[in-house]
Order: sequence, then C-alpha cells, then structure tokens
Amino acid sequence: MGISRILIANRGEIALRIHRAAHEMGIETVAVHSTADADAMHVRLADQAVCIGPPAAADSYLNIANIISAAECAQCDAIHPGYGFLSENAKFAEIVEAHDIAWIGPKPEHIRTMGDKVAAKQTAGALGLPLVPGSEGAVSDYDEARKIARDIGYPVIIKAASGGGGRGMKVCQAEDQLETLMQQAGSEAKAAFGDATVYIEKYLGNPRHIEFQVFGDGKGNAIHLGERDCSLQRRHQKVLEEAPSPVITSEDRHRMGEICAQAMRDMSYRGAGTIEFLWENGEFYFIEMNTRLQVEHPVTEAITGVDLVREQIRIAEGRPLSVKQEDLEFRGHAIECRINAEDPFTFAPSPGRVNYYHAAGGLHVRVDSGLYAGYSVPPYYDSMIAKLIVYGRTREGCIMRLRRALEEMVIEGVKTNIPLHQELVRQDDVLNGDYSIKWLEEWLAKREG
Ligand code: MV4
Repeated sequence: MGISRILIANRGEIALRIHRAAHEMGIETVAVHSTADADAMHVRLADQAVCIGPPAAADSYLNIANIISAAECAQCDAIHPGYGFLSENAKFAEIVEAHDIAWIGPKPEHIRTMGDKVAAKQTAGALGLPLVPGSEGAVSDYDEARKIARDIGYPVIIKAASGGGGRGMKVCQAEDQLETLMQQAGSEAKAAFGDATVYIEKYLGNPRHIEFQVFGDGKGNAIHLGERDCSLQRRHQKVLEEAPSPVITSEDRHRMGEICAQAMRDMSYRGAGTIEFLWENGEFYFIEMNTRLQVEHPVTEAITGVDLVREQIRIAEGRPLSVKQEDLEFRGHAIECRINAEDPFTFAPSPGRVNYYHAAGGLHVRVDSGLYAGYSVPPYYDSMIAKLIVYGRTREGCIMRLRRALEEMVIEGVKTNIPLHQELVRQDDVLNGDYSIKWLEEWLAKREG
C-alpha cells in the first residue's frame, strides 16, 4: 500500500527533513503547527498546513485529538512523528493505526516494551545483547537489593524503570547509602513518571556512549547501519556526534552490529531503532533502545549513503529494506554539531529574531535547519535551531572541514553555541577521539577556570 500524503507531527529541522524525503518520493506533506510556529519553515514548505493549537506543546504537538483530526481533514494516509513529542508514545501509535492511517514507526508493542527500561533490558538479554550486570528486573526489597549490590560490587546505580535520558538515577558508593538512595530514587521516579519502580546496575565509571542504528521490515528481516559515538554530552543533551566511533574496530562493528541486527530479526522489529550501549574497556553493555529516528541520524546517512527517512517511509508502505547487509559499506567519517540558540558560556536559552543567517556550504557539508533571516526562534521549544553535518574521507579531513564550515556559519540576533563548537574541535582530546561521557562537563568546568 503506497503512501500518498504524510502528516508530519513535528516542527523545526526534523519536519523539514521528513518533508524532503517525502517530496523526493513524490509524496505530499501536511504540516501541523502551533500558533507560535505559523511562520516556521516547515509550514511554508509543506503542501498544506493545519494549526493544531496554542504554543505550549501539551496543547499542540502533543495534542493527539487535534493531530488525528488534522490528518482526517487533510486525508493523510500516514503520520511521521519525527523525534521527541509523540514519537515514542505507544498509545498514539495505536490510535493512528486504529484510524487506518499508516504509522511511520515501530510496532506499538515494541515502543511500549522499550519505553519500560526493565522490560527493555529483559528483552535485550533474552535476545542475546550483552547487559550491564545488575538486577534481573525491578527491585523493591532492600535485602534483595543489598544481595545484588554485594554480588556485582559497589559502586552501583539505581535507575527508574520509567526513566531514560538520565532522569531518576542515583549512584550508590557503599551499602550504608543503599536504602536511602533507593527510597529517594523511587519517590523521585514516582513524582516524575508516576511509577516508583527501580532497578540496580553496576555503575560504570568512565564509559563511552555508543549506539547502533538498526532497521527492520517488521517481517523478520533486519540490518544494522553501524554505530555512532555520542559521548560528548552536557546534562544528557548531546552536543557533537560522530560516525564511526573513533574507538570501535571494524571487527567489533561487524560483530556487535550483527548481534543487534539478529536481535531485531528475532523480534520482527519494524522501522528505525537505536540500540544504546555503554562501552568501557573494550566491552559493550546494553542500556536502552530508542524506537524512533534520532537527531543524529545524518552522520549514519553520510557514511552509508542510505536515506533513513526514505527507508522509514518504504517500510511503513510494507516494502522491503532497500539495502542488504552485505551491500552496506561504511565509508569515511562524519561529525554533527548541534547548534542551539543559547549562551555559549551559561547555556541560557536565547530565543528571539534572527536578523541575519548564512549557512555553511561546499563539498560534504550539510545543514539541516528551518532558519531564515527574519525568523523568530520561539521560546517554547527545544533550543536546537540547526545541525551542521560534515563528511570527510578521514576523521582528520572531516575535522578540518568542520572547522572551515563552522567559520562560514553566521547566525545573528540570537546567541548560539557555535563559538563552543569552534573551541571544541580544537581540543587535543577531541582531535584524538580520546573522550568519555564525562569529558565535556569536565572540560566545561575547567574552561570556567
Ligand atoms: C549508566 C551510567 C553508568 N553506569 N549506567 C544516563 C542516561 C541513561 N540513558 C543511562 N545513563 C547512564 N547510565 C551504568 N550502569 C552512566 C550514565 C550516564 C550517561 C550515559 C550516556 C551518556 C551520558 C551520560 C552521562 C551521565 C551518566
């Protein structure tokens, strides 16, 4: 069943990204937008646009009834959720499918399972993915918790089953703090997610964040598209991502990638997925799976040549994967810089009018952004306003080109973190690929002096 009109249930650069893939396939697009986004580029480019509510995301981009109404009124036969907002809402996916609208995303049951971190870990373990040592499921009993912690050894980390993105985690250094920290983690999780369930893992002190991109056709065929290294983060917000990881060998890529792809075949996974690992001392440890397209997907596109959004749409149409594992090649190196409207030192958001905009260009330089001169960055949403993605045959060449591209980017009227990126790509540790998940925050602390 071919798709002829997609409702894009998102905003900003990802809405543009989806529109572009759709139009290249001869598919029409319908944008939805809040009143704050009436002048946004995604609204201008789409074939039609429907206002779905006031600025607050809860009333617009998260308003399921209004989005479904817009899809029905505009006679859309598919919905793409992008990332964030409703992209990992299993209930929304079910509602979309119940309206006979194709859901450009994973099966609702898989979204639900992976959204529960305890169920996700159990599923991953059963599928043969290497896990962080820890409790086999949820832990509520303190005696049981003490036993598990003694078994795996301190320090341990207590995580919320409904958490993710780093929220609701407590590191416990010794047994005398275990009960207190479990109580705290449980009540914080209850307040934040309405679910006090927690589990325990060995705390890894200095790992890298490495994630594998996977795709399934929903019928038992699946592939992996290699890994991305997303270790450079501040407060669980990724700042710069690269593919391939500077520390992963070709042998490890093929071995772990194949384990991931096989896991997806075994569960008949459908659509795009990302399997997240912590990597320490040469070992991979599964932590979570994301059942959506990710912000950093372009670095994978750059080194594989595969259009991941086109692939998502094809799969939603019931077509097979367009590329076989044995035909996939990982070539060269790509780096993405997330450009945010924020103060490069205090990180305070900096919404407002963009007086002047000039995007970098040239060979192997891609800018995904809805910015234009005269656009006002609204204060209601995420501060990411552009992604700069640069490719090179070698990592060194990629970094030299990235420095050049960062020099070319001009955004005036709002503060951006471009100066931060310019400094970052001149640090020896970054040049050497010698960084863990702690590097960026430690560097920022030193930089403040
Ligand atoms: C961990 C960990 C250390 N040990 N689990 C943070 C977000 C969530 N996805 C998992 N997280 C972590 N889990 C164990 N057993 C350290 C982190 C973590 C982290 C992970 C990835 C990227 C950045 C991070 C920053 C702080 C902590």
